[in-house]
Amino acid sequence: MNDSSSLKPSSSALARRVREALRNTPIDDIHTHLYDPAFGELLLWGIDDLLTYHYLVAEVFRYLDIPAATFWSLPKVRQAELVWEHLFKNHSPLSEACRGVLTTLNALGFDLRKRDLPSIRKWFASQDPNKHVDRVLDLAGVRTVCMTNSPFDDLERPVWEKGFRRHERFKAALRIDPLLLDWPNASRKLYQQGYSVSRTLNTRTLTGVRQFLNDWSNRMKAGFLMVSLPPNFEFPAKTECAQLISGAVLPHCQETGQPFALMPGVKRGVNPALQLAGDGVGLSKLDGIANLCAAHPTNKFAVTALARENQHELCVLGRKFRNLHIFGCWWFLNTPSLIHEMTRMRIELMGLSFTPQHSDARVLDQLIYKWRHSRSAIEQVLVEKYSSLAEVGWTLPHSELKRDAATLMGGEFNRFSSMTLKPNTMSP
Ligand code: RAT
Ligand code: ZN
Repeated sequence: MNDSSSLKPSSSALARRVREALRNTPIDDIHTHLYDPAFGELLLWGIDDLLTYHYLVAEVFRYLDIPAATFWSLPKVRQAELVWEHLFKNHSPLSEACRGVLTTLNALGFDLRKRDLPSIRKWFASQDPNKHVDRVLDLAGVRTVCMTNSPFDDLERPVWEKGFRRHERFKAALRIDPLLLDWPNASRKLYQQGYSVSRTLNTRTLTGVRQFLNDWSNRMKAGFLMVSLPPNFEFPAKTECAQLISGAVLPHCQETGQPFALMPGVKRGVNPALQLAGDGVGLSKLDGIANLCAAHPTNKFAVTALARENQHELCVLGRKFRNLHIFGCWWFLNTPSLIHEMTRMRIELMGLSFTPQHSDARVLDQLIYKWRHSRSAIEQVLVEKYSSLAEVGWTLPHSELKRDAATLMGGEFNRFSSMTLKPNTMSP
């Protein structure tokens, strides 16, 4: 009979082992808004970008007594100073986005007791951006980041068209919101790029759209396609969005094996004056996702929903469809208490067959705090769950802790992405 200490490791010893396993597991971050350094200024980094992150801009507007247009007319350094003054100096920086800046600065070695913005600026200004990229990725424990790449972005597109040497730690995902959500404009843009499409979604046009998806997937070496969706997304439907999905996106993804990532629940422009900071959240009807998974068993769908109230239903869907991969605590859900709640629920309902988090970082340095904070919430859940296994005698050797950590930190998404689904294995 085993002695009881090996059956029931003290939770602090277990916590140490879990922390170590998670910290030593390189992360594949499956959704960010970062750019390969070859994109130059599109890759945001440094203190002024950290302070003008749209999550913080939304918060500073709660105190600012100036019109939004006045704020936007200021140079970035001045906007950053206003954020620093109101959110860090006039009030304690307790929100998740504020705390994130401090976690990041602390990890980079700043003495925060000084609260000295000019010297922080000076330090960033003296960094070599290329070396800084590797330093940040390493400090964050991130092996690769997946970008969000849009052929509809006029700053980004020419860089792809010209071609560049890829940084091996930056992967691509083809983002197609304008294609699916604004077909009148998208059709014009595709036509201007030489694709044989018209405003009407007939066979010729859908073939042209598939050609567009094919060309851009190849050019970017995109691992998957992505779209964010409003809460009222429906499928099947007579909408142009649904027709484009069934007539072009799904056949394309089936042919290439790329997953299609759907992110329902965003209400764009709830307060348009706040620009990027002005989007909101709504409860989604997930029937459209269920219908997609059921009707297209050989297509792979990766889904993250923005509303907290959608999370349970989404987990239940995950239990029904193996062609559905659930990922991330997205945007307003990326706070420690909600990561904890969602990760716990997902583990209880799906074991380890999901990806608990992506960073959504828009500023390189944010990788540090987004992953430190998320890792610690995930660690707490794992300790609780492994402890309950230990109570009935199921203990895990280090190799199994490492295996589970790798699964959660990108491994499961990689497995899902490379899986080939055979027809009829799930249909009734
Ligand atoms: O989290 C964010 O930064 C949002 O602004 C969005 O970009 C969202 O993550 C998205 O991908 O649409
Ligand atoms: Zn995003």
